[in-house]
Amino acid sequence: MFRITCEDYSMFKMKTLTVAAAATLMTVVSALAEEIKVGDLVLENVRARATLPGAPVAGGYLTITNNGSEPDRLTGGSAAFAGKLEVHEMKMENDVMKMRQLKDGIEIPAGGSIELKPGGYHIMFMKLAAQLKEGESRKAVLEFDKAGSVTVDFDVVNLKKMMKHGKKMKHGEKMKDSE
Ligand SMILES: [Cu+2]
Repeated sequence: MFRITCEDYSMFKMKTLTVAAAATLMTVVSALAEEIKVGDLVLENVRARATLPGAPVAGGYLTITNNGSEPDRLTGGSAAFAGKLEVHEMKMENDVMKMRQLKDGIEIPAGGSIELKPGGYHIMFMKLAAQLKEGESRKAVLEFDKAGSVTVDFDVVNLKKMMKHGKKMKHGEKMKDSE
């Protein structure tokens, strides 16, 4: 029978944390745009997925770091180019990728960081009024419990190209233009 002792578990947890820390570091290095500071929060790598003409929804992604001593919460927001903005989660359930709205939003722990990214937490722009074209920038308002309303520019990107861009960054090229 498989059993995990307390000691094993804390070891496992430590390893997991190290991996998570490394992943966070990577994200910071590959940030595409400048960071936005609002209260104790830092928003980075704010981007939206380019859509095909007539597509009803688009995903929005960013990294949120909370430098404060209390947790904050991303609860939703609004955008002129979309009829609705929701906070969503994508998750594997019985081998099927499922998406659901997080009605209570996403907590950003004190001193912690969360990443909204394809396949995980994301912002869902719904009832799109117009196509999101690569290279454009679209304004949206994000609502936080503590930090309040923040207007943010979402860079519209082709996600496949972005992944390639990310790989390049790992080799240390063009690191300066992320500042
Ligand atoms: Cu969604």
